[in-house]
Amino acid sequence: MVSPGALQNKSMAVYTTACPRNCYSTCAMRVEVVDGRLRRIQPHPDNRATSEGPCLKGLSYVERVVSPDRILHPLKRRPDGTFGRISWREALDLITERLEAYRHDPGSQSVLYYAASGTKGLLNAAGSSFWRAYGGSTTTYGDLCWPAGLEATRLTLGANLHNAPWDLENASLIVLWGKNSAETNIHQTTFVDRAIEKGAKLVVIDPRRTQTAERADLFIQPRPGTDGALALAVARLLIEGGRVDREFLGRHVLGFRRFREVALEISLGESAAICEIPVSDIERLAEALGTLAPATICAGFGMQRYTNSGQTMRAILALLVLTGNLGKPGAGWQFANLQSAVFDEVADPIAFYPPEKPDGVARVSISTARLGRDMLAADDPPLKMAWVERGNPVTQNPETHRVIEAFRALDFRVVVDQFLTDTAREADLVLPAKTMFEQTDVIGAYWHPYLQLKQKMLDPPGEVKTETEVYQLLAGRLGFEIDFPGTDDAEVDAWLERKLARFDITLDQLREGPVLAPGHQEIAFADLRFPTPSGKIELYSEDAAERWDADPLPRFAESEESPRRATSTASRYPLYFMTPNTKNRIHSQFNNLAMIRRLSDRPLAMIHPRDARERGVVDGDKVRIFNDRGSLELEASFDHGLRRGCVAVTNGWWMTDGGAVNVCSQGRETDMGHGAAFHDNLVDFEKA
Ligand SMILES: Nc1nc2c(c(=O)[nH]1)N[C@H]1C(S)=C(S)[C@@H](COP(=O)(O)OP(=O)(O)OC[C@H]3O[C@@H](n4cnc5c(=O)[nH]c(N)nc54)[C@H](O)[C@@H]3O)O[C@H]1N2
Ligand SMILES: Nc1nc2c(c(=O)[nH]1)N[C@H]1C(S)=C(S)[C@@H](COP(=O)(O)OP(=O)(O)OC[C@H]3O[C@@H](n4cnc5c(=O)[nH]c(N)nc54)[C@H](O)[C@@H]3O)O[C@H]1N2
Ligand SMILES: [Mo]
Repeated sequence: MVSPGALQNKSMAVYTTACPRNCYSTCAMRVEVVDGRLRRIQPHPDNRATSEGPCLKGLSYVERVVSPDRILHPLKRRPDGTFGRISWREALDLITERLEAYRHDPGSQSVLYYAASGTKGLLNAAGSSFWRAYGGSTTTYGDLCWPAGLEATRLTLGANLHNAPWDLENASLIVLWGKNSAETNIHQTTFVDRAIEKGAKLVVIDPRRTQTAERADLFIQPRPGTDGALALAVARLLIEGGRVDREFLGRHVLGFRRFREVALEISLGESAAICEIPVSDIERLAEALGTLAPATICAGFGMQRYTNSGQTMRAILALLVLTGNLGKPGAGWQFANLQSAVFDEVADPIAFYPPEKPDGVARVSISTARLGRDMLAADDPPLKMAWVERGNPVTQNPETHRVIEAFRALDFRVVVDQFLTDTAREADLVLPAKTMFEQTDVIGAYWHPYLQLKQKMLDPPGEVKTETEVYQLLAGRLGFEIDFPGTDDAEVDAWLERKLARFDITLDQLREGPVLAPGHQEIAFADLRFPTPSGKIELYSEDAAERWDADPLPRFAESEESPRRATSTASRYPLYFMTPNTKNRIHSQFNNLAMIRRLSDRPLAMIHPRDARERGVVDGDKVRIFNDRGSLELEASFDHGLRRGCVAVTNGWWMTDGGAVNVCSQGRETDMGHGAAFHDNLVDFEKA
């Protein structure tokens, strides 16, 4: 605690708030502000999922808000490529002039509005509202993160819901399948530990021996992109061994008999050969799923970024369906829990589809996964301008070089960000963005079921303006109105109160702490009603065939860029390039802070010592990772826990750090959901 003496003549206040980063945990926290400065960040006990308190990233906000690298006023690119300060009036004049000109010729849709996942909140919708009122811009469809899994889940269960995070401690078997909770959802490990203390067994399935794998009873390291074949072989063993829940299948499941035929098509030996794992791994996984109940599978997001991922996710989910592990405590499929997404269009994965009839006037023609290529291909009208907010597409979207080429082909680029990211460096005009402490907003989560308030407790520094204010000012100049509050805090509060009113929730409640989402189900699907076309769980899905031209059954097929496919790329580049997330960053955020850099100051190429030896590389050597699309030069670090044939570099490093992994990836979509299949990405490396 702060000693009273230290506070003499100082103002101190404690606020409840929540971290709005794109992260499962979405932690509740209590923040002390002393004399207008963030002083201390502590846990908030009322969020049962995150009561242990925020991670290091959460604590590093004390640095982030006052970082000397923060952009505090509008910046304009000079002819020599450097940036110079300009006034808001100049910046807004310039934008207004451009927007008026483009609206007239070649039309409003020559402006691309690109927004990504930098921060959550209801007020983010101000952007879409502004661009609609402008006359309609071009926007993107699909998403970088999770659509293949969302869609696989929707096709099978009808909705993306799961049991409350704390219910995991009731499981007797937990399978962390392609999920690295120890780094990406650290609060989940508390519940995993409690389950283990009560006797649960833990299985981890990942080509990399992650921190999460360290505590597993069974650890399986399949070849990337082959989990579908593994799941089907496990299904076969469960079916042949009579270890399926016949009553559950009879009552609640559509297509078991047809699914059974698909599972019986693949032999144990074939599956082991496809996944490059011992047969005994498959047997042990089937034994665990066949004998331990209740069982929960927590499926990660990394695994659903291959071209075959929708089908992979359906095959894995089928294992819970066969064993009747749904709708009960300790059981179920934890992929995304959208119970708190009561305001959010994300609640419905359909929102990711390119609408047949675009919403009002927006033209949704650009796939997020193929951003660079699709931008370059747009010709009716061609793109003239881009507005980027909450995103860093240069490092985070596939095919960095194409993305840069597409941005450079435009006449005018505006980027709104807190820092001069690789994307901001491509802009003509950079507008400073607020942080989570500088505007109040309501946020949901995709793992726990709480609605939370992210509270304003600091005035924006320098000349920083909130996005809503910038849009208000521009709308005023362009002569239209948008229904969003501008600068005034009371207006923001009133706007949020109105939104919350329909759920009988008040801002005052949220100021105290997290509130369970209206209609929250602690145990998802407890009534065993599934909002699919048939009302049952669908192992056989007509919808999959109609919407995605996919097999209605989740048969396994090699992913597009597999070394086992006889394509030219595959034969030239034998190694899988894995680009996972890492503990102390959220994608491209946080790594510019001294607190975080102390723990990792340079990108490393994790390689298997035997792959290294074949290439004459020793630990610490500089290596060049490359394919036809690009290359990176990094320091090699031996990793005995990595599968042979894989190279891993965490994603989110900036180009200025030399580690932007998407220089090697290809912009292509997943088999369903319009996700980005980054991980279909073969490379090789050599000593640099
Ligand atoms: N600290 C931190 N937390 C985060 C984030 C972050 O950047 N940093 N990002 C947040 C976001 S936006 C997301 S989407 C989530 C992602 O959370 P996770 O899904 O847990 O994270 P990833 O690192 O994308 O992938 C998890 C694991 O999948 C493995 N994997 C890759 N391919 C395959 C495969 O074919 N089969 C199997 N079985 N495993 C495979 C990778 O080796 C990796 O260890 O994390 C969220 N939480
Ligand atoms: N190769 C490879 N690429 C990947 C992944 C991978 O596993 N491998 N993971 C993918 C995944 S899962 C995701 S979710 C995406 C993430 O992709 P993005 O959403 O583009 O990534 P972030 O790095 O989180 O960057 C968002 C930017 O938002 C800014 N920002 C934060 N708050 C605000 C705000 O309030 N206002 C404004 N205007 N800006 C703000 C941050 O400073 C940051 O520069 O990356 C994807 N890219
Ligand atoms: Mo993500």
